[in-house]
Amino acid sequence: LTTTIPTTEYVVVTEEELERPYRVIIENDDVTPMDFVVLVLLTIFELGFEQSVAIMLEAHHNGRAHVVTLPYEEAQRRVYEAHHAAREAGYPLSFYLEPDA
Ligand code: NFA
Repeated sequence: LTTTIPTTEYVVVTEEELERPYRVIIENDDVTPMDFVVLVLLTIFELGFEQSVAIMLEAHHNGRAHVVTLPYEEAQRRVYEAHHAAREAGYPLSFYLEPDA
């Protein structure tokens, strides 16, 4: 009989790492309607209308644009919500994170 010692695994994540800011980046595509992109920026990323339009247009013209900078978990949550909304609507709209500086 093998005795299994119950163990608890701990992943140590420093507060500094958790709070480290991440840049949310929006990528252009040829399919997602401009008004849907603006709607996502307004409702999920809680940007103002003019800023949402400006970011949508910047991605449309340059291929990508910086949306917002947030701590990791919050940034990940917003991207998950945005991808969920886009897939549900049948659009390929895509965001990704990159660590800030
Ligand atoms: N390029 C898309 C269009 O012409 C709009 C878009 C902008 C999509 C920014 C994704 C990101 N309908």
